[in-house]
Amino acid sequence: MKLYTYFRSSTAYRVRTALAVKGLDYEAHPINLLKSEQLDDAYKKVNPMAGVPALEHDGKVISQSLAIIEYLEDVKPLPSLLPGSAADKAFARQIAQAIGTDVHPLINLRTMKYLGDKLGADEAAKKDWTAHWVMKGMHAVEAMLATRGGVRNTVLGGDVISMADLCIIPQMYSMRRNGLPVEDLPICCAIERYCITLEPFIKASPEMQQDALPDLEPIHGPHAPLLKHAA
Ligand SMILES: N[C@@H](CCC(=O)N[C@@H](CS)C(=O)NCC(=O)O)C(=O)O
Repeated sequence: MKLYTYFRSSTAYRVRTALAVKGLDYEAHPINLLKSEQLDDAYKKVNPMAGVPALEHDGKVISQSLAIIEYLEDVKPLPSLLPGSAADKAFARQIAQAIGTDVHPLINLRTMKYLGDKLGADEAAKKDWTAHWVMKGMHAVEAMLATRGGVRNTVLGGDVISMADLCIIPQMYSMRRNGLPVEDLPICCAIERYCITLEPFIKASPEMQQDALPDLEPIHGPHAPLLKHAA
């Protein structure tokens, strides 16, 4: 398997975690988003949407992080990332899609570039835009999580890792990196606090990637400082 990835990409972080949970080896092929390598013609042949991640396996390319995770689930069903009852699976997909399809596209690099380059938004306006859509989305995610119980280790509870946790952890990473408030997301914080101690999440963390910047300030890596706002 070959994974086109970028260390800080939250969507690639989801897929790296899925591969690690399932114990699947892969060759990482970094695409530097800061150098706009996703826009190279050669890469657009791999993924015409010009984003990471993309997974090559058995002569086929799959893009869209959530589709890749479902593909890995079919290729190697255990340990399952969509465990439990029909309602549990639907809930895991619901949380994953709320983050992956409602929140992430609004703050994606290409969206932010368009806001700045074409619509003339300055840095303050872009910050405001990001905070607005992320907080609106994540407060909704927190409210959905609360319908199934209070503070806990994972979305489905206990030590059961699902596709939803794979989306929450990178989202929390991105919020912390962007200085967005996480204090009033107690369930998300508890899930983050638990998951980032687990081997697959450590292995998949931005800090552990071969393309990570050497002076990267640790947020989720094994040497990450105690998460200040997580208690
Ligand atoms: N919906 C896609 C989004 C993929 C995507 O756009 N990823 C971001 C990185 S998190 C990217 O490559 N952005 C490049 C750009 O916007 O130019 C997925 O879930 O895989």
